[in-house]
Amino acid sequence: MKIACLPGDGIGPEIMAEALRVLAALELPVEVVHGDVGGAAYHRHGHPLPPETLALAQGADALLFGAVGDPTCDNLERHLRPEQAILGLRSALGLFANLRPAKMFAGLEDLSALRPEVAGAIDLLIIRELNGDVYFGEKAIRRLDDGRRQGFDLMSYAEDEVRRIAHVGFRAAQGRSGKLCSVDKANVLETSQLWRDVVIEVAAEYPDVALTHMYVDNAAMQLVRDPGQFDVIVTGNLFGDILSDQASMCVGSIGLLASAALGERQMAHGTLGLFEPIHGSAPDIAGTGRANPMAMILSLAMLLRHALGQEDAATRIEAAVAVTLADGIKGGDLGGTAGTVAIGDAVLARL
Ligand code: GGG
Repeated sequence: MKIACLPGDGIGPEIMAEALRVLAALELPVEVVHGDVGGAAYHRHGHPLPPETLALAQGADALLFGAVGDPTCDNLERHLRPEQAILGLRSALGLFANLRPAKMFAGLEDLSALRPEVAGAIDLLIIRELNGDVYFGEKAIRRLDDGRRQGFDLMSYAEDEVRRIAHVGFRAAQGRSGKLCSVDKANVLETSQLWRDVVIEVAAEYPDVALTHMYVDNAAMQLVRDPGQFDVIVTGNLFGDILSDQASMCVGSIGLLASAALGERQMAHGTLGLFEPIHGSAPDIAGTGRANPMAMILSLAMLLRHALGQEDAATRIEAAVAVTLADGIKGGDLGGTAGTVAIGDAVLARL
């Protein structure tokens, strides 16, 4: 099996190095190939997703992705910005289903942004649609007749796009507690009305799943008030991005949340997917050795489970991370003092 490793920008290379040390320790029969993405690729090749990187990704069985985002690229035209690399990969590879689990690790309850009596209950899976919404609609800043500038991003979903992510949500709910909450803003947005209608249609095929609907503003509030009421959440690209960042602080830090972006090929054959921490490139701490590599290491675990079918190896990694945290070894994001390499060493020692 071939894993394409795309570290990207900022803390990406530092946290990727720790994930690769964990992968090497597992001694699995995998080949790792390396490519440039994001600002690093722009500076080297003139494009955030150069053709050679796309070809490398297309030829791999799974992609391990670090993070993109580089302040030196802030003034570039949008299509040259680092973030276009991850959007381009998701779109070109048809990776439409983003699984973002958020679970409280034992011993971190006091570090949650939630009240202690509800913090321990958080164990949910946010399924974020990745190929549609305002991310991919027509967008521009244009000049109105009276000379004012107006920015717009078209929010749109076609019914087949909603249907396929709804199926992912229902199937995930079947594999967990049988509860699915679909999050939208159907009281205001037509996109969301269609979303809700289609999710209800798909629900007829899953009589064993209890479906509820929630407006995104209420969902954000309920996630803080009573996270234990959620198990699987299915939602659109923008709402899923925001809610999963919020969920990360419910479990203590965005440095802990991994994700899997899957497409039809993965769903059908168990191959190809992109695995990345939900956080970005954190340029403010890049190069200081302070980044928490746990989300990256946990993304490797998701890769091993979802793309390579290596359930045992995935479980070993997740257990090693859990024990590292339970032993009090924490990065600065969790109020600890351990640096990137020290956390990598600690996880390796507990594999
Ligand atoms: N590892 C995640 C990452 O690099 N995120 C940067 C980013 O801009 N992502 C776009 C998005 O997921 O909304």
